[in-house]
Amino acid sequence: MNHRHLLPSLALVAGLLSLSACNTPAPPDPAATASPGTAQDGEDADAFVARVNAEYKAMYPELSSAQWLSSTYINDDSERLAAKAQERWLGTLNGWIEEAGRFEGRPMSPDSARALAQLKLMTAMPAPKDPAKLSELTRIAARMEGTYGKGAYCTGEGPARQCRQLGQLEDVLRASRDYDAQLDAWQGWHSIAQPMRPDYARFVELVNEGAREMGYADAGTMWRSGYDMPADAFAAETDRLWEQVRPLYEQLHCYARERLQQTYGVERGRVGEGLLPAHLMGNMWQQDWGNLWDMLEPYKGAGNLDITGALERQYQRDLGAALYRRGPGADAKARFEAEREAQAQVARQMTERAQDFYVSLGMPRLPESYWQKTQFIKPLDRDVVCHASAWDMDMEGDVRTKMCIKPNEEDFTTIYHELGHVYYYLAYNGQPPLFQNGANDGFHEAIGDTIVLAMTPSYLESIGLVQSQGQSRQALINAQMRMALAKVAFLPFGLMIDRWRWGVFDGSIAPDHYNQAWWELKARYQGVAPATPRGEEFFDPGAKYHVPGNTPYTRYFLSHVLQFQFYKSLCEAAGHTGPLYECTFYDNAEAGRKFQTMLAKGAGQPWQATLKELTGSEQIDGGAVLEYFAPLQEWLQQQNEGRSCGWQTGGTTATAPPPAAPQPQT
Ligand code: X8Z
Ligand code: ZN
Repeated sequence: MNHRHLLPSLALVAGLLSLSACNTPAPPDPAATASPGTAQDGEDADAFVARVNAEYKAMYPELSSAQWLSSTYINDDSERLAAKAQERWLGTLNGWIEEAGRFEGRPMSPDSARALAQLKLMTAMPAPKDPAKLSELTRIAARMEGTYGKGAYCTGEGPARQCRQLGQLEDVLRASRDYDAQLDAWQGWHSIAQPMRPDYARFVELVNEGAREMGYADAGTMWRSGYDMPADAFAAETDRLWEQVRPLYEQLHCYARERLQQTYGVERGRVGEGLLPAHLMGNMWQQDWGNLWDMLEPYKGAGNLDITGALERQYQRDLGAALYRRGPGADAKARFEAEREAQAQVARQMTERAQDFYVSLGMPRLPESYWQKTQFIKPLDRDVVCHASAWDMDMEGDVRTKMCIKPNEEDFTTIYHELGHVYYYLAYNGQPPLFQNGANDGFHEAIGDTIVLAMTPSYLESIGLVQSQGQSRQALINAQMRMALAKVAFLPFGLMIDRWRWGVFDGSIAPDHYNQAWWELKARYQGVAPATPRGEEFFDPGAKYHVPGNTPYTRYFLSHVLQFQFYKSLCEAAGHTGPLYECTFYDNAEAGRKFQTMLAKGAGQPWQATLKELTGSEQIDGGAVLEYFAPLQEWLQQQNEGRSCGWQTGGTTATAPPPAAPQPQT
């Protein structure tokens, strides 16, 4: 579990907590050998926390192994074992939470008080105490995740029958510009989620029951309680941040819509009153528009940031070498094997490249076991959950990532993202298990992405991935656009998923309105709509991994703001002067030291304190996002001048603000 952050159910554990590896000076406490959850007579709060830490660490590897197996070998047996392990874990956790009540108001160290408060936040899947319901919950969770991982869209009959999984359907959205082919791929993937609907509705009932037993109003309130501030204040913070960055998103939306209409025609390039058609955005969930570069590149050929092209060429070189080793006259089978070999090789090369950035900051090389146990590419002989994740298996250095890497830019940056999790695990493995977690979950998501921001054109050039960019204004706008298509396009998506789940958990979105509410939120925040009606016979939220995987999503919204703050601070540490967007801190020891210091703190103190140590501020703030994108925002405003921007969603209008001068933030 580690992943406490990623893993679906894993996330279970995860919610907030993590435990990771290493160290933990296990107290030579005899209690550590008692069976988990057994109350010890005369134990004070500090001793209780020490025991929970030890028991947690002791039981954790079994849970992570079961999860790892069920994600990398999907079948009925691994699903059963994962559900069972989860059941044991959540049962134990409930026991600890109940016992912790004994210590309320009793003397204890500040660390113990924090650890006890964290206990209730250790899972994103609060479980009912009733053993039958607990078991039902873990079975549903494992089944939903398996359904997602196995998901395939099949067409045709008999020998013409063809089934495509998510990766192949995503390839269509990435590369095809055929309206109908994209619509088919998009609809096809969304069909896999239809059977999850009853499971999800029951899941909601069960986690709500668990959350109420722990004293929360519902599971969404529990999720919002993990931020060292009252749940309501946290929700208000996310509104505040969104209002800061919304004008920038709306400008990008307006620009993208214009270009889509140029490509597909006025009618097909939008839906209704100015909404973007969901299937045309180059991404299954419209969360990252980077694949529309061909359509959205501001100045054709200014600068050359064709990372995907460079990676494909690397693959071709690897393939050439693999074929050469097989000698002339390789048959179809040999050719196939050579292709697999080259796919695995380029995936490892991409990962080594990412590791190199971290090592340049003074962080350790990944352990040998990482390279041996990681899943780099999609296996052919079984179903797996391809959604990328990073794992701390034992809190002692057995770290892994699980991806189905392809040689393209998106996967390349995702590797940097995942290694951010891995380096966080390794850095906080020295903390007690209950503090082995991100300062908050947004921090965990922001580490690797901070590095991605430092992958400037000059860095990419220095590692030989792209050619010299030149210094023109046009190249700058192109580089900013490339980053905005990943980072700015994401912002409303990062918010809307949990707006939906918060509503589902608090009952304001009833099961018979799941899909309608989903698309209302998509329209309101993202300005996106499906091209064809999506009634309640569909369950479109289930087509996004984190819903069946039950991974809270507001973390990614926070991360997309925080990472710019982290980046700015590390740039300052590296002595950067000049515009923020020009900074890379590759190879800078001082930036590395500062980063590592933050990582090592884990969740041992409120995140506000950790943020202050790094950035000087206790607030998450969108100012750095706006500062970074100031040139692009100005450019977008010029482009959009005279256009009517914004969109209408069933009565409410989202409009771009009047063209105010861009506001670089200090
Ligand atoms: O799920 C992820 C990571 C694993 S934590 C691959 N991300 C979100 C997503 O894919 O939806 C990273 C960005 C947003
Ligand atoms: Zn992540």
